[in-house]
Amino acid sequence: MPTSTQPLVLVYGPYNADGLAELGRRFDVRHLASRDPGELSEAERGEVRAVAVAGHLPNAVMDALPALEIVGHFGVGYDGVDARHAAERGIAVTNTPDVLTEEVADTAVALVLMTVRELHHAEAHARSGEWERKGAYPLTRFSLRGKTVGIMGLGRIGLAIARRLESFGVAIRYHNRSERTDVAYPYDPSLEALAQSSDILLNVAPGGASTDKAIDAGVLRALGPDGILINVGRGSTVDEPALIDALEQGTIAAAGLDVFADEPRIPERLRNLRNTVLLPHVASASRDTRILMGNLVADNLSRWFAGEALETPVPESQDAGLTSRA
Ligand code: A2R
Repeated sequence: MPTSTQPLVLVYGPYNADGLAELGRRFDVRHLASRDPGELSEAERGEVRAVAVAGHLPNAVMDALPALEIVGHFGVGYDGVDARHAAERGIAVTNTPDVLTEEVADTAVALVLMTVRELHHAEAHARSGEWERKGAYPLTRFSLRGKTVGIMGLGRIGLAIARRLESFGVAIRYHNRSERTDVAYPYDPSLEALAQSSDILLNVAPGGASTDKAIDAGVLRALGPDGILINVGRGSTVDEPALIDALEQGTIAAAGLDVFADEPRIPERLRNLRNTVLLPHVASASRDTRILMGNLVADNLSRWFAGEALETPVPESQDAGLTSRA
């Protein structure tokens, strides 16, 4: 039962169960699983001082909460929250960087190996009894040996992936908007140049306007008929219809995807393609990591209401000076 002593936190939409329990230990919580603000009474709307969300928070919902001070986003990629709009209203936004970096990097490497060595098909071959009935699984067309991996978005996660892949003996290159001065990996000044010089193009850049459909038909042509695309960033960064065409026509060889343009919907043409590995956005989805993410959301809210400095305000909030309530 809510008490009047704790700030009211609105949990908007589906939310991790451990994270929800943690918020409930610290705050009054109203969980709007339906995402329908019409379910809130006028009085409740006026009392909400924080929102916790995993995914998209419409500006209209933010605007319908007059006492809203802070949005805690569960996840590092916060393209579902308009942090600039929030800043204009004096609302701080936090995300959950770092605590998921290693988990996402592990999954990314697994996805690379699965896609290159067809391990999903090989597993099905063993499980179905085809090995016994029909013989050995065919040799794979590709191997990691001698390959170059091009990373689009060499930030926290990109670097953790690069460090892991180094131990596999592959060459690493990257493209960011700006060249890093603290790494020795070769920099490509454009995404197309990166695709051109890579065998495997791995996207782990944030979503949002600056990367929207950046991996388009031209980039896929540059990657080439022996090229492989891996995406653990955002589905919005890929022109999905162009990718499906490229996979069907052999413009590129294969793709390993953890993220999609319109999750949880995956186009049937994409699901029917054998040269793809499709994961349901699970890169950070272990219970241990999700608990850390949920705790970080709650810690940020606790700090805010205690007048302390936020642990992980997003850059837009930092730029607006929204780093503590005081
Ligand atoms: O562009 P820079 O120099 O700010 O480098 C960032 C790069 N990046 C981009 N690269 C090319 N074109 C863009 N439009 C663009 N926007 C950003 O992506 C930086 O090196 C990297 C992002 O790194 P972090 O901010 O450290 O994020 P983290 O924790 O690695 O997560 C990346 C993304 C999330 O946003 C989720 O979408 C996904 O991984 O899970």
